[in-house]
Amino acid sequence: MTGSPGTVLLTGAAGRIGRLLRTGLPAAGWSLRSTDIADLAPAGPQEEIAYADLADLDAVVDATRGVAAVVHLGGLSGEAAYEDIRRANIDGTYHVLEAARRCGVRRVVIASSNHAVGFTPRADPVPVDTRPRPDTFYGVSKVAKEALGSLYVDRYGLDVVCLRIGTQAPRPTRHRHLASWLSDGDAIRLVLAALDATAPGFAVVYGISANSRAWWDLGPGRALGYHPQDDAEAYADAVDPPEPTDDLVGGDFTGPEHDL
Ligand code: 15L
Repeated sequence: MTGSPGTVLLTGAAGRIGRLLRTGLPAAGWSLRSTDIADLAPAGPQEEIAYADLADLDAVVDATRGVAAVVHLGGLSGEAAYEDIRRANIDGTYHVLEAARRCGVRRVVIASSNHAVGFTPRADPVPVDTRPRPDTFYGVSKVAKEALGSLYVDRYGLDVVCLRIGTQAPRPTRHRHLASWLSDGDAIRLVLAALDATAPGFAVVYGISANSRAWWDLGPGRALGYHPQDDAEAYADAVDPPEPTDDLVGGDFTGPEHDL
């Protein structure tokens, strides 16, 4: 447990989930130090803005001083050139964890992704300890982020919760989303659970809503205190038809458009 709510360093605060948390975390009592390389003004209630490039370890250490926990969403959110992915996602996560260690911050919540296991065939359900099967360099970076988290737990005693997020969107639009959707409200509930869980050590949980057609095991998330309230099934009549890539967890990230 991180104790009574204090200040959370939020990286990637300008992104979709970042914007949700900029209201959701203060509403739950947390203060925020929000960072990004994109514009974040104006600051909201209980929020301080501190621009920091995740590629700059010293800047990340400065931004981390005095916080109670880190929620690390920053980096690239889709496939890109290998060097760009490495710099933004792998080096950036190393800097966040190393800054947490140097500043004595015990709790780090990391945005991983279903694409860490994207080439896994659909199953009911895919467990969290299935072998890494990244579908892209982006997926490889998510595997690396989880591995870095595991290292900092075992070597330095941090608590690191990795969220393998599915499809975070206001509503499902594609057939795959009936399994992969994470609603706005559940995204906030998921991060709050990861911040509040008592002594999780190293944990990986799937970040999806309580979807009737889920392919991923929500058990470890529920055990951590994540109790999703939404279900993509409510939109089942309104989504696009199934696609051939729906047979694999990563959907169209597994397709040939990502071949080199
Ligand atoms: C992700 O990790 C991406 O950031 C997002 O753009 C979606 O592609 C999502 O996964 C998904 O699998 O739907």
